[in-house]
Amino acid sequence: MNIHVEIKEKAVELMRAKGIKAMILSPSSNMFYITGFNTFPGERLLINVLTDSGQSIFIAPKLYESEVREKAEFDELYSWNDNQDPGEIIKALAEKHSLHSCTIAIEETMWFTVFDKIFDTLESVKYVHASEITGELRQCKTSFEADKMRRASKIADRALSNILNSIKPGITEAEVRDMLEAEMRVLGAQGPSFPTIVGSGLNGALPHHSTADRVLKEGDAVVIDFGCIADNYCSDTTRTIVVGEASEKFKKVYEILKTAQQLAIESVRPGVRAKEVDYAARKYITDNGYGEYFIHRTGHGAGLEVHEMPYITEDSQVILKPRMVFSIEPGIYLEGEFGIRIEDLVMVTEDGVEVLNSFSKELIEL
Ligand SMILES: [Mn+2]
Repeated sequence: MNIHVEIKEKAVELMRAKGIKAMILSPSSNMFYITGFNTFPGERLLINVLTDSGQSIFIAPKLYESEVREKAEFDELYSWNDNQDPGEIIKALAEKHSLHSCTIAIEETMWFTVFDKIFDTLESVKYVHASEITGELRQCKTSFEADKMRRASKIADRALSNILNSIKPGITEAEVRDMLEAEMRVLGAQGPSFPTIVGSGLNGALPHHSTADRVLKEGDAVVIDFGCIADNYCSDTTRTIVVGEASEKFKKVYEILKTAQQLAIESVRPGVRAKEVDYAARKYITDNGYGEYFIHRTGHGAGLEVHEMPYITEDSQVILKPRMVFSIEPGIYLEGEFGIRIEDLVMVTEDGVEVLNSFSKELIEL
C-alpha cells in the first residue's frame, strides 16, 4: 500500500478517537505526510480536507491542479481560478460533509489569509492544532521513514569526514559551512536541513551562533552543527573539533560532555520517560561541576522537520516508544572561552537504541 494512504488511515483512526470531524492542512510537512504532496505555502488557498469518514479532498488553485493529481493521494479535487472565490467551494463542502458545529484540526503554519476564509465559512466550529493528530503519528517512524532517517544521517557523517582535512587555521567559519553544505549535496542531499552552524573559538559558546566571517585560529575549538534533507527527511548532528592542539581544560570538559552524551544514549529504550534521558546527561554534567553551563534541553525529535516531537526536556513525561527518532545533544558553554556540543540522532528500537550517526566522538585535533 502507498505509504501516505497507510498514514492517512492511521490519522483517520486517531481523529475518530479524539472526536475530530475533519483536519484541514495547508502546504506543510503535515500535508506531505498525509497526502504525498507539498509546495510552498502562499496566499492562494490550497488545502486538503480529511474527514473522519476517510475522505481526502483537495481545494487547489488551477495552476497546481496537475501537480496535485500527479503526486497526491486523494478522493476529490476542486480547482479554482484567480477570478473565483474558493470560499464558495468550502461552503459547498461544508454542507456536503457536515463541517458545521464540530471540532476541526487546523495546520498550525497555515497563513491567516487562508484560515480567515475557512473561519468565515464554517459555523460553530472548535479549532484544534493539527499536531494533535500529525505530531503524535510523526514521532514514531514507519520502517520506510526509518531507512530515510538512516540515509540522511549517513550523508551528513560522510560529508564531514570528506571535508575534515580542509578545516584549518586561516579559513573562515562561512567557508567551512559552504564546503560542508556542498559536500552533502554531492553525496545526494537536497540541501541542508537548517542553516549550518560553525562556531569557532569564543563563538562556540553561543549555542545558535550565526556562522560568519571569523577566521579560524590555531587552537580554536570549532562547534559544527549541521544536517541535510535527503528524500524529504532531515538529519542533525554536531561535532566539536579542535584546529591545532586542545588545551588541558578543553580536554577535561570534552571528556565530561562525551561521557554525559553516551550515558543519555544508553538510557534510551521503550518505556523510559523522555525526562530520564535528559536527566542522564544533565546529572553527569552537574556532578562534574558544569551543570550551570548546560543551558538547553537534551534533544528534539527529527523527521520531515528538523525539530518536531518528541522533545527531550527536563520535565517531559513522554514515554519513549519504538521508532521514535530524536537528537541527544548536551552542550557545555563557557562564555569567553569555548563551547562544546556533541549530537547524534538516535532511534528507539524494540529493546534499546540505535544511533543513526557513526562519525567518531573521540577528540579530534587537526
Ligand atoms: Mn539538533
